[in-house]
Amino acid sequence: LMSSMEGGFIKKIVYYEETDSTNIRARKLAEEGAPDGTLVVTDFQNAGRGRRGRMWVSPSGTGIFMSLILRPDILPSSASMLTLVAALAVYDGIKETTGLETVIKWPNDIVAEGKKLCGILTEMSAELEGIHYVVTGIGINANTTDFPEEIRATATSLALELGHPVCRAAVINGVMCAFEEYYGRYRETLDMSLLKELYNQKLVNAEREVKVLAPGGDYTGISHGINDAGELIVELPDGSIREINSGEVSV
Ligand code: BTX
Repeated sequence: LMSSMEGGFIKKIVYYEETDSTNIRARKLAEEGAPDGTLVVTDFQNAGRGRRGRMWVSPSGTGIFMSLILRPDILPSSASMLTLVAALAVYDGIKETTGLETVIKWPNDIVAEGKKLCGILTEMSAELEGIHYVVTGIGINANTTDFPEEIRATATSLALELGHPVCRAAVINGVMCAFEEYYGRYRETLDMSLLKELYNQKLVNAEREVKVLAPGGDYTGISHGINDAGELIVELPDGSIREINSGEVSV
C-alpha cells in the first residue's frame, strides 16, 4: 500500500525498521540532496523528539512516525505554517480512513476527547533570504493502547478512541493525500489565507479562553482563531489584540 504512494506528490519513501528520529533522518537525507516530497517512515523511534528538546514516546509496532522533506520557495518566517497545513492533513486523513472526528489544538496537536493523539514538529535549514529545506514530522498514536505513566492521562490513540486497531499504512496514505491538497493551496498564496477558515473550524481553542505561556510572563485571553500568517489572534481582557507566533509561545 505504501509503495503505491510513490510517484505523485510523494517522490520517494524511505523506510526504517528502527531509527533515532525520522526528523533527524530526513534532515540528513535532505542535506544529501533528497528531493522535495521524500517521506521518511519508521516503525520505532529510539529518540523521538517533540518541541524544545521534549521527547516523543514512539513504541514499536503501534505508532505512525513519519517526516516529509519539502523544498518550497519561502522565507524562513513562513515555514511554521507548514505545521498548520500538516495538522489539517492529519485531521482529514484520520477522518477519511477511520471516521474519527478530532480537533486541532493550535499550533501542533491533534486531540480527541481532550487527549493528544498526534504531534507535529516542523524544522528547517535556512538562511535569512530563504530556506534550504523544511522537514515536517508527524507522530500519530495509531494502535498504542498502553502509554508510559507520565503521559497516560493526557495521551490517546486511534485504537483507544475507535475500540479497534487501524491499518497504519492506510492512515499514512490518507494523511499524505490530504497533505498534497492542502500544501497545494498553501503554495498558491504562501500563507494560510485559503486554509484559514477551514483551520479555524477544526480549532478546539477558537472563541475560548486560552492561557498564553509567553517568555515575558503568562496571560489569558480569548482566542479568535488564526490569521493569514497562521498566528493565533488573542483578545486580552482590556480589549487589545495580540497575534501570537507559534515559535514564541504555547497555549
Ligand atoms: P510537543 O513538544 O508539543 O509535545 C511533546 C510532549 O507531548 C511531551 O513532553 C509529552 O508530555 C507528550 N507526549 C510525548 N509523547 C507522546 C505521545 N506519543 N502521545 C501523546 N503525548 C505525548 C509534539 O511536541 C511534536 C511531536 C512530533 C513527533 C514526530 S514523530 C515523527 C517525527 N520524528 C520525531 O522525532 N518527531 C516527529
